Amino acid sequence: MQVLNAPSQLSLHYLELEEKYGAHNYHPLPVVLTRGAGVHVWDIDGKRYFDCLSGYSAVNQGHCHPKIVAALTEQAKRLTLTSRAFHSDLLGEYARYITDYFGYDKVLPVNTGVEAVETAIKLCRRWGYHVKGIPEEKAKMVVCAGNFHGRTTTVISFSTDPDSNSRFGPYTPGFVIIPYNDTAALAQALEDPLVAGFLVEPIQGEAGVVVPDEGYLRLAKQYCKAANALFIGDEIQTGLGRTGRMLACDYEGVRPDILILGKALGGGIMPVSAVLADDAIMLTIRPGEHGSTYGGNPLACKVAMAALEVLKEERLTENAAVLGELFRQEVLALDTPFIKTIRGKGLLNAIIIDHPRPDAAWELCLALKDNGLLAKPTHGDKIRLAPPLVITRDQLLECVDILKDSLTVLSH
Ligand code: IF1
Repeated sequence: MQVLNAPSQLSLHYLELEEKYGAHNYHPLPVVLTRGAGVHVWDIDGKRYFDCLSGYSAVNQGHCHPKIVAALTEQAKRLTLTSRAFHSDLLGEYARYITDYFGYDKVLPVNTGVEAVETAIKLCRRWGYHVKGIPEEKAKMVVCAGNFHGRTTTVISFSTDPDSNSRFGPYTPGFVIIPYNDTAALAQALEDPLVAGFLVEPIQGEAGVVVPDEGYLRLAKQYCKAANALFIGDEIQTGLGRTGRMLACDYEGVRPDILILGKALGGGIMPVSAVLADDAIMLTIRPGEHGSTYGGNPLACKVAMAALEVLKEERLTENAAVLGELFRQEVLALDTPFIKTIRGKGLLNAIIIDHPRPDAAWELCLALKDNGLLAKPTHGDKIRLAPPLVITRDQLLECVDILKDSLTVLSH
Protein backbone atom coordinates (compact mmCIF):
# COMPACT_ATOMS: atom_id res chain seq x y z
CA MET A 1 0.00 0.00 0.00
CA GLN A 2 1.47 3.26 -1.10
CA VAL A 3 1.35 6.20 1.28
CA LEU A 4 1.43 9.59 -0.39
CA ASN A 5 4.06 11.79 1.20
CA ALA A 6 2.75 15.00 2.62
CA PRO A 7 4.78 18.10 1.72
CA SER A 8 7.72 18.64 4.11
CA GLN A 9 7.71 21.47 6.65
CA LEU A 10 10.14 23.36 4.48
CA SER A 11 7.95 22.97 1.37
CA LEU A 12 4.90 24.11 3.32
CA HIS A 13 6.65 27.39 4.00
CA TYR A 14 7.00 28.05 0.26
CA LEU A 15 3.52 26.80 -0.58
CA GLU A 16 2.10 29.20 2.01
CA LEU A 17 4.13 32.14 0.72
CA GLU A 18 2.78 31.62 -2.80
CA GLU A 19 -0.72 31.09 -1.53
CA LYS A 20 -0.66 34.23 0.54
CA TYR A 21 1.16 36.65 -1.75
CA GLY A 22 0.69 35.24 -5.25
CA ALA A 23 -2.45 35.45 -7.38
CA HIS A 24 -4.42 32.24 -7.39
CA ASN A 25 -4.32 31.65 -11.14
CA TYR A 26 -2.66 28.21 -10.97
CA HIS A 27 -3.10 24.93 -9.11
CA PRO A 28 0.41 23.42 -9.08
CA LEU A 29 1.50 20.04 -7.79
CA PRO A 30 2.76 20.46 -4.20
CA VAL A 31 6.47 20.29 -5.01
CA VAL A 32 8.96 23.12 -4.54
CA LEU A 33 11.89 22.99 -6.96
CA THR A 34 15.20 24.70 -6.53
CA ARG A 35 17.61 23.22 -9.07
CA GLY A 36 17.61 21.59 -12.49
CA ALA A 37 20.11 19.86 -14.77
CA GLY A 38 19.27 18.02 -17.99
CA VAL A 39 16.22 15.80 -17.48
CA HIS A 40 16.27 16.23 -13.69
CA VAL A 41 15.00 18.75 -11.17
CA TRP A 42 15.55 18.76 -7.39
CA ASP A 43 13.19 19.93 -4.67
CA ILE A 44 14.23 21.93 -1.63
CA ASP A 45 14.58 18.75 0.44
CA GLY A 46 17.11 17.39 -2.05
CA LYS A 47 14.81 14.85 -3.71
CA ARG A 48 15.47 14.32 -7.43
CA TYR A 49 12.78 13.97 -10.10
CA PHE A 50 12.50 13.35 -13.80
CA ASP A 51 10.84 16.42 -15.29
CA CYS A 52 8.22 15.01 -17.65
CA LEU A 53 6.58 18.36 -18.29
CA SER A 54 9.66 20.26 -19.46
CA GLY A 55 8.06 23.64 -18.83
CA TYR A 56 5.34 22.72 -21.33
CA SER A 57 8.06 21.97 -23.92
CA ALA A 58 10.16 25.05 -23.23
CA VAL A 59 12.96 22.92 -21.80
CA ASN A 60 13.56 20.66 -24.82
CA GLN A 61 17.32 21.14 -24.47
CA GLY A 62 17.24 20.10 -20.79
CA HIS A 63 17.47 22.24 -17.67
CA CYS A 64 20.30 24.75 -17.45
CA HIS A 65 22.01 23.52 -20.61
CA PRO A 66 25.67 24.57 -20.19
CA LYS A 67 26.01 25.93 -23.71
CA ILE A 68 22.87 28.04 -23.44
CA VAL A 69 23.76 29.20 -19.93
CA ALA A 70 27.22 30.22 -21.22
CA ALA A 71 25.63 32.19 -24.07
CA LEU A 72 23.37 33.89 -21.55
CA THR A 73 26.03 34.77 -18.98
CA GLU A 74 28.61 35.96 -21.50
CA GLN A 75 26.14 38.17 -23.31
CA ALA A 76 24.64 39.39 -20.02
CA LYS A 77 28.00 40.93 -19.16
CA ARG A 78 28.24 42.65 -22.53
CA LEU A 79 24.91 44.06 -23.69
CA THR A 80 21.36 42.98 -22.89
CA LEU A 81 18.97 45.55 -24.30
CA THR A 82 19.10 48.30 -26.85
CA SER A 83 15.38 48.56 -27.62
CA ARG A 84 14.62 48.70 -31.32
CA ALA A 85 15.33 52.42 -31.36
CA PHE A 86 18.94 51.42 -32.08
CA HIS A 87 20.64 48.53 -33.85
CA SER A 88 22.65 45.83 -32.11
CA ASP A 89 25.46 43.68 -33.46
CA LEU A 90 23.37 40.58 -32.79
CA LEU A 91 19.90 41.13 -34.20
CA GLY A 92 20.99 40.93 -37.83
CA GLU A 93 23.14 37.89 -37.16
CA TYR A 94 20.29 36.16 -35.33
CA ALA A 95 17.78 37.08 -38.04
CA ARG A 96 20.04 35.57 -40.70
CA TYR A 97 20.61 32.49 -38.55
CA ILE A 98 16.98 31.72 -37.79
CA THR A 99 15.67 32.51 -41.29
CA ASP A 100 18.33 30.19 -42.79
CA TYR A 101 17.50 27.54 -40.21
CA PHE A 102 13.80 27.46 -41.10
CA GLY A 103 13.89 28.74 -44.68
CA TYR A 104 11.97 32.02 -44.56
CA ASP A 105 12.79 35.51 -45.87
CA LYS A 106 12.28 37.34 -42.59
CA VAL A 107 11.77 37.04 -38.84
CA LEU A 108 9.87 39.28 -36.44
CA PRO A 109 11.24 38.72 -32.92
CA VAL A 110 9.06 38.97 -29.83
CA ASN A 111 9.15 37.53 -26.31
CA THR A 112 6.34 35.23 -25.16
CA GLY A 113 4.39 32.78 -27.25
CA VAL A 114 1.12 34.65 -27.15
CA GLU A 115 2.83 37.81 -28.37
CA ALA A 116 4.02 35.86 -31.38
CA VAL A 117 0.46 34.63 -31.96
CA GLU A 118 -0.83 38.21 -31.71
CA THR A 119 1.86 39.25 -34.17
CA ALA A 120 0.81 36.53 -36.60
CA ILE A 121 -2.83 37.62 -36.33
CA LYS A 122 -1.92 41.22 -37.08
CA LEU A 123 0.29 40.16 -39.99
CA CYS A 124 -2.45 37.95 -41.40
CA ARG A 125 -5.07 40.69 -41.19
CA ARG A 126 -2.67 43.24 -42.68
CA TRP A 127 -1.83 40.87 -45.54
CA GLY A 128 -5.57 40.37 -46.04
CA TYR A 129 -6.08 44.10 -46.53
CA HIS A 130 -2.92 44.96 -48.46
CA VAL A 131 -2.44 41.91 -50.64
CA LYS A 132 -5.67 39.94 -50.78
CA GLY A 133 -7.79 43.10 -51.00
CA ILE A 134 -10.24 42.36 -48.20
CA PRO A 135 -12.25 45.51 -47.36
CA GLU A 136 -10.87 47.30 -44.28
CA GLU A 137 -12.12 45.91 -40.91
CA LYS A 138 -13.74 42.88 -42.54
CA ALA A 139 -10.97 40.27 -42.35
CA LYS A 140 -11.77 36.92 -40.72
CA MET A 141 -9.53 34.17 -39.50
CA VAL A 142 -10.44 30.51 -39.20
CA VAL A 143 -9.39 28.70 -36.00
CA CYS A 144 -10.15 25.31 -34.45
CA ALA A 145 -12.28 24.22 -31.52
CA GLY A 146 -10.12 23.03 -28.64
CA ASN A 147 -7.31 25.41 -29.60
CA PHE A 148 -4.79 26.87 -27.20
CA HIS A 149 -2.78 29.84 -28.45
CA GLY A 150 -2.24 31.84 -25.26
CA ARG A 151 -4.05 34.11 -22.88
CA THR A 152 -4.35 37.67 -24.19
CA THR A 153 -7.80 39.14 -24.60
CA THR A 154 -7.82 38.68 -28.37
CA VAL A 155 -6.47 35.14 -28.26
CA ILE A 156 -8.98 33.98 -25.62
CA SER A 157 -11.69 35.56 -27.80
CA PHE A 158 -11.53 32.46 -29.98
CA SER A 159 -10.87 29.89 -27.27
CA THR A 160 -13.56 27.26 -26.74
CA ASP A 161 -12.39 26.49 -23.21
CA PRO A 162 -14.71 28.18 -20.69
CA ASP A 163 -11.93 28.24 -18.05
CA SER A 164 -9.81 30.34 -20.38
CA ASN A 165 -12.40 32.76 -21.64
CA SER A 166 -15.59 33.02 -19.66
CA ARG A 167 -16.25 36.33 -17.96
CA PHE A 168 -13.27 38.04 -19.59
CA GLY A 169 -15.30 39.61 -22.40
CA PRO A 170 -16.10 41.61 -24.44
CA TYR A 171 -14.14 39.70 -27.02
CA THR A 172 -12.32 40.55 -30.24
CA PRO A 173 -14.49 39.71 -33.27
CA GLY A 174 -13.34 38.29 -36.59
CA PHE A 175 -12.73 34.62 -35.78
CA VAL A 176 -14.57 31.63 -37.21
CA ILE A 177 -14.32 28.43 -35.17
CA ILE A 178 -14.46 25.07 -36.93
CA PRO A 179 -13.86 21.55 -35.59
CA TYR A 180 -10.23 20.38 -35.47
CA ASN A 181 -9.16 17.65 -37.90
CA ASP A 182 -12.09 18.41 -40.20
CA THR A 183 -11.01 19.34 -43.72
CA ALA A 184 -14.59 19.54 -45.01
CA ALA A 185 -15.39 22.22 -42.42
CA LEU A 186 -12.23 24.06 -43.40
CA ALA A 187 -13.09 23.93 -47.09
CA GLN A 188 -16.49 25.36 -46.32
CA ALA A 189 -15.13 28.12 -44.09
CA LEU A 190 -12.61 29.08 -46.76
CA GLU A 191 -15.38 29.72 -49.29
CA ASP A 192 -15.86 33.08 -47.57
CA PRO A 193 -13.65 35.56 -49.49
CA LEU A 194 -13.21 37.61 -46.31
CA VAL A 195 -11.08 34.86 -44.77
CA ALA A 196 -7.44 35.95 -44.59
CA GLY A 197 -5.97 32.88 -42.91
CA PHE A 198 -6.23 29.65 -40.94
CA LEU A 199 -4.46 29.43 -37.57
CA VAL A 200 -3.77 25.90 -36.37
CA GLU A 201 -1.71 23.79 -33.97
CA PRO A 202 -0.24 20.78 -35.82
CA ILE A 203 -1.02 18.78 -32.67
CA GLN A 204 -3.38 20.30 -30.09
CA GLY A 205 -1.39 20.44 -26.86
CA GLU A 206 -3.69 21.83 -24.23
CA ALA A 207 -6.61 19.82 -25.60
CA GLY A 208 -4.66 16.76 -24.40
CA VAL A 209 -2.20 16.03 -27.22
CA VAL A 210 -4.75 15.57 -29.99
CA VAL A 211 -2.99 14.27 -33.10
CA PRO A 212 -4.98 14.92 -36.30
CA ASP A 213 -5.38 12.30 -39.03
CA GLU A 214 -2.50 11.81 -41.39
CA GLY A 215 -2.95 14.15 -44.34
CA TYR A 216 -4.94 16.75 -42.41
CA LEU A 217 -2.24 19.40 -42.43
CA ARG A 218 -1.29 18.72 -46.03
CA LEU A 219 -4.87 19.06 -47.22
CA ALA A 220 -5.46 22.10 -45.00
CA LYS A 221 -2.46 23.84 -46.53
CA GLN A 222 -3.65 22.92 -50.02
CA TYR A 223 -7.14 24.31 -49.35
CA CYS A 224 -5.67 27.53 -47.93
CA LYS A 225 -3.54 27.97 -51.00
CA ALA A 226 -6.48 27.41 -53.34
CA ALA A 227 -8.57 29.94 -51.39
CA ASN A 228 -5.74 32.50 -51.25
CA ALA A 229 -5.68 32.36 -47.46
CA LEU A 230 -2.61 32.06 -45.25
CA PHE A 231 -1.81 28.83 -43.42
CA ILE A 232 -0.47 29.84 -40.01
CA GLY A 233 1.27 27.13 -38.00
CA ASP A 234 1.47 27.60 -34.24
CA GLU A 235 4.53 25.43 -33.53
CA ILE A 236 5.20 27.06 -30.16
CA GLN A 237 4.73 23.72 -28.42
CA THR A 238 5.16 21.21 -31.25
CA GLY A 239 8.21 22.80 -32.90
CA LEU A 240 11.93 22.54 -32.24
CA GLY A 241 12.25 18.78 -32.25
CA ARG A 242 9.56 17.96 -29.72
CA THR A 243 7.49 15.70 -32.00
CA GLY A 244 10.43 13.95 -33.67
CA ARG A 245 10.73 16.41 -36.57
CA MET A 246 12.15 19.93 -36.41
CA LEU A 247 8.57 21.11 -36.96
CA ALA A 248 5.49 18.93 -36.60
CA CYS A 249 4.40 20.26 -40.02
CA ASP A 250 7.52 18.60 -41.50
CA TYR A 251 5.79 15.22 -41.14
CA GLU A 252 3.51 16.23 -44.00
CA GLY A 253 5.92 18.38 -45.96
CA VAL A 254 3.85 21.44 -45.09
CA ARG A 255 5.54 24.83 -45.00
CA PRO A 256 3.34 27.30 -43.09
CA ASP A 257 2.97 30.73 -44.73
CA ILE A 258 3.45 32.14 -41.24
CA LEU A 259 5.40 30.06 -38.72
CA ILE A 260 5.10 30.81 -35.00
CA LEU A 261 7.84 29.62 -32.61
CA GLY A 262 8.38 30.11 -28.87
CA LYS A 263 9.05 28.09 -25.73
CA ALA A 264 12.22 26.05 -26.50
CA LEU A 265 13.51 28.88 -28.71
CA GLY A 266 14.63 30.37 -25.40
CA GLY A 267 16.02 27.02 -24.21
CA GLY A 268 13.89 27.21 -21.06
CA ILE A 269 16.10 30.07 -19.95
CA MET A 270 14.28 33.19 -21.08
CA PRO A 271 11.18 33.93 -23.12
CA VAL A 272 12.06 34.15 -26.80
CA SER A 273 9.51 33.79 -29.56
CA ALA A 274 9.47 34.52 -33.24
CA VAL A 275 7.25 34.89 -36.27
CA LEU A 276 8.69 33.82 -39.60
CA ALA A 277 7.30 34.66 -43.04
CA ASP A 278 8.34 35.66 -46.53
CA ASP A 279 8.58 39.27 -47.70
CA ALA A 280 5.16 39.44 -49.36
CA ILE A 281 3.64 38.93 -45.90
CA MET A 282 6.22 40.36 -43.51
CA LEU A 283 6.75 43.64 -45.32
CA THR A 284 3.08 44.59 -45.00
CA ILE A 285 3.99 45.84 -41.51
CA ARG A 286 6.08 49.00 -41.66
CA PRO A 287 8.17 50.95 -39.14
CA GLY A 288 6.21 52.04 -36.10
CA GLU A 289 3.29 49.70 -36.74
CA HIS A 290 4.25 46.82 -34.43
CA GLY A 291 6.97 45.90 -31.94
CA SER A 292 8.00 45.35 -28.34
CA THR A 293 10.57 46.75 -25.91
CA TYR A 294 12.39 43.48 -25.33
CA GLY A 295 11.69 41.84 -28.70
CA GLY A 296 14.93 40.99 -30.50
CA ASN A 297 17.14 42.05 -27.59
CA PRO A 298 20.80 40.96 -27.84
CA LEU A 299 20.53 38.59 -24.89
CA ALA A 300 17.56 36.80 -26.47
CA CYS A 301 19.32 36.66 -29.86
CA LYS A 302 22.36 34.98 -28.34
CA VAL A 303 20.31 32.55 -26.24
CA ALA A 304 18.07 31.59 -29.18
CA MET A 305 21.04 30.90 -31.47
CA ALA A 306 22.58 28.68 -28.79
CA ALA A 307 19.22 26.94 -28.20
CA LEU A 308 18.86 26.21 -31.94
CA GLU A 309 22.48 25.05 -32.24
CA VAL A 310 22.04 22.60 -29.37
CA LEU A 311 19.04 21.00 -31.09
CA LYS A 312 21.15 20.19 -34.14
CA GLU A 313 24.47 19.43 -32.42
CA GLU A 314 22.88 16.93 -30.04
CA ARG A 315 20.49 15.49 -32.62
CA LEU A 316 17.62 16.04 -30.23
CA THR A 317 14.96 15.77 -32.94
CA GLU A 318 16.20 12.32 -33.93
CA ASN A 319 16.32 11.30 -30.27
CA ALA A 320 12.71 12.45 -29.80
CA ALA A 321 11.60 10.39 -32.80
CA VAL A 322 13.31 7.17 -31.67
CA LEU A 323 12.57 7.40 -27.95
CA GLY A 324 9.00 8.54 -28.59
CA GLU A 325 8.29 5.31 -30.47
CA LEU A 326 9.88 3.29 -27.71
CA PHE A 327 7.94 5.13 -25.02
CA ARG A 328 4.53 4.54 -26.61
CA GLN A 329 5.40 0.87 -27.17
CA GLU A 330 6.49 0.39 -23.57
CA VAL A 331 3.45 2.15 -22.12
CA LEU A 332 1.09 0.15 -24.33
CA ALA A 333 2.81 -3.00 -23.13
CA LEU A 334 2.12 -2.17 -19.46
CA ASP A 335 -0.31 -4.63 -18.04
CA THR A 336 -2.78 -2.16 -16.51
CA PRO A 337 -6.50 -1.51 -16.82
CA PHE A 338 -6.00 2.14 -15.87
CA ILE A 339 -4.43 3.50 -19.05
CA LYS A 340 -7.05 3.77 -21.78
CA THR A 341 -4.55 4.83 -24.38
CA ILE A 342 -1.38 6.78 -25.08
CA ARG A 343 -1.22 9.20 -27.95
CA GLY A 344 1.31 11.61 -29.33
CA LYS A 345 4.30 11.99 -31.60
CA GLY A 346 7.96 11.99 -30.68
CA LEU A 347 8.29 13.01 -27.05
CA LEU A 348 4.98 14.88 -26.90
CA ASN A 349 2.62 12.29 -25.43
CA ALA A 350 -0.39 11.98 -23.18
CA ILE A 351 -1.83 8.97 -21.42
CA ILE A 352 -5.56 8.83 -20.89
CA ILE A 353 -6.60 7.42 -17.56
CA ASP A 354 -9.49 5.02 -17.25
CA HIS A 355 -10.69 4.93 -13.65
CA PRO A 356 -13.97 5.40 -11.76
CA ARG A 357 -12.50 8.06 -9.46
CA PRO A 358 -12.72 11.47 -11.20
CA ASP A 359 -9.45 12.67 -9.64
CA ALA A 360 -7.53 9.49 -10.52
CA ALA A 361 -5.15 11.37 -12.85
CA TRP A 362 -4.29 13.82 -10.08
CA GLU A 363 -3.77 10.93 -7.62
CA LEU A 364 -1.49 9.23 -10.12
CA CYS A 365 0.53 12.42 -10.57
CA LEU A 366 0.99 12.63 -6.79
CA ALA A 367 2.18 9.01 -6.76
CA LEU A 368 4.51 9.72 -9.70
CA LYS A 369 5.90 12.64 -7.76
CA ASP A 370 6.53 10.46 -4.70
CA ASN A 371 8.32 8.00 -6.95
CA GLY A 372 10.47 10.68 -8.58
CA LEU A 373 8.66 11.79 -11.73
CA LEU A 374 6.87 15.09 -12.29
CA ALA A 375 3.89 15.38 -14.63
CA LYS A 376 0.63 17.31 -14.59
CA PRO A 377 -2.93 16.24 -15.41
CA THR A 378 -4.98 18.16 -17.93
CA HIS A 379 -8.76 18.07 -18.46
CA GLY A 380 -9.21 15.66 -15.57
CA ASP A 381 -8.25 12.37 -17.17
CA LYS A 382 -5.17 13.09 -19.27
CA ILE A 383 -1.54 13.25 -18.20
CA ARG A 384 0.95 14.85 -20.51
CA LEU A 385 4.33 13.09 -20.57
CA ALA A 386 6.95 15.19 -22.31
CA PRO A 387 10.48 14.88 -20.92
CA PRO A 388 13.36 17.05 -22.13
CA LEU A 389 14.63 15.78 -25.48
CA VAL A 390 18.07 15.11 -23.99
CA ILE A 391 16.64 12.07 -22.19
CA THR A 392 18.48 8.79 -22.78
CA ARG A 393 17.00 5.39 -23.52
CA ASP A 394 17.84 4.12 -20.03
CA GLN A 395 16.32 7.17 -18.38
CA LEU A 396 13.18 6.79 -20.45
CA LEU A 397 12.81 3.16 -19.43
CA GLU A 398 13.28 4.24 -15.82
CA CYS A 399 10.37 6.66 -16.30
CA VAL A 400 8.22 3.81 -17.61
CA ASP A 401 9.14 1.76 -14.50
CA ILE A 402 8.13 4.65 -12.26
CA LEU A 403 4.83 4.90 -14.13
CA LYS A 404 4.29 1.16 -13.72
CA ASP A 405 4.97 1.26 -9.95
CA SER A 406 2.84 4.36 -9.46
CA LEU A 407 -0.19 2.89 -11.20
CA THR A 408 -0.69 0.60 -8.18
CA VAL A 409 -2.05 3.63 -6.34
CA LEU A 410 -5.15 3.31 -8.51
CA SER A 411 -5.76 -0.30 -7.45
CA HIS A 412 -6.85 0.68 -3.96
C1 IF1 B 1 -0.09 28.39 -19.31
C2 IF1 B 1 -1.35 24.34 -21.97
C3 IF1 B 1 0.76 23.83 -22.93
C4 IF1 B 1 0.84 27.02 -26.63
C5 IF1 B 1 0.60 27.22 -27.99
C6 IF1 B 1 0.78 29.55 -27.73
C7 IF1 B 1 1.05 29.43 -26.38
C8 IF1 B 1 1.06 28.15 -25.81
C9 IF1 B 1 0.37 26.04 -28.89
C10 IF1 B 1 1.29 30.67 -25.55
C11 IF1 B 1 1.26 28.00 -24.38
C12 IF1 B 1 1.12 26.90 -22.33
C13 IF1 B 1 1.02 28.09 -21.48
C14 IF1 B 1 0.83 27.55 -20.11
C15 IF1 B 1 0.28 26.19 -20.25
C16 IF1 B 1 0.66 25.79 -21.60
C17 IF1 B 1 0.06 24.65 -22.19
F1 IF1 B 1 -1.44 23.39 -21.05
F2 IF1 B 1 -2.10 25.32 -21.63
F3 IF1 B 1 -1.80 23.86 -23.10
F4 IF1 B 1 1.94 24.03 -23.22
F5 IF1 B 1 0.24 22.74 -23.35
N1 IF1 B 1 0.57 28.46 -28.50
N2 IF1 B 1 1.11 26.96 -23.74
O1 IF1 B 1 0.85 25.77 -26.11
O2 IF1 B 1 2.61 30.77 -25.16
O3 IF1 B 1 2.43 33.02 -24.10
O4 IF1 B 1 2.55 31.01 -22.65
O5 IF1 B 1 4.55 31.75 -23.96
O6 IF1 B 1 -0.13 28.15 -18.13
O7 IF1 B 1 -0.78 29.27 -19.86
P1 IF1 B 1 3.05 31.68 -23.90
